[in-house]
Amino acid sequence: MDPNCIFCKIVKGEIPSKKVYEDDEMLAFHDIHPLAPVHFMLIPRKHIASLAEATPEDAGVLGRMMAIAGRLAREQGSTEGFRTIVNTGRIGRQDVYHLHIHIIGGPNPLPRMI
Ligand code: DGP
Repeated sequence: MDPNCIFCKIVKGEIPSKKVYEDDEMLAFHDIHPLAPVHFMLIPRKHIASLAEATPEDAGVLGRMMAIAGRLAREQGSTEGFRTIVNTGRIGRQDVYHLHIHIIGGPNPLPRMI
């Protein structure tokens, strides 16, 4: 845990969030500034600052996050697909330095980003 990290505070319940899912190693909650009808973040409870700081020790939880993303997206209404985005570092336009997967979707096709 990083005492100055906003997502660690969400993990600890010090900052409220609209939760989508949680278990003993991850948490999913709605983005405060949604870009689409479905937009939530999936984060590890462990403070990993970014994908650039992830180590082989983190492979298990990161794999499990990817493996549950589809189920959570469907449950939130993204029945025909979604985008996953992991902004990393300054060049990757990361604002919050606690690794997170944006899951973005909804009923209609999204504008093409890449
Ligand atoms: P990124 O640029 O990938 O680091 O995106 C960080 C996202 O986190 C951004 O879309 C807004 C969201 N966010 C920032 N602060 C909070 C918060 O306190 N609560 C929630 N739910 N989302 C937040």
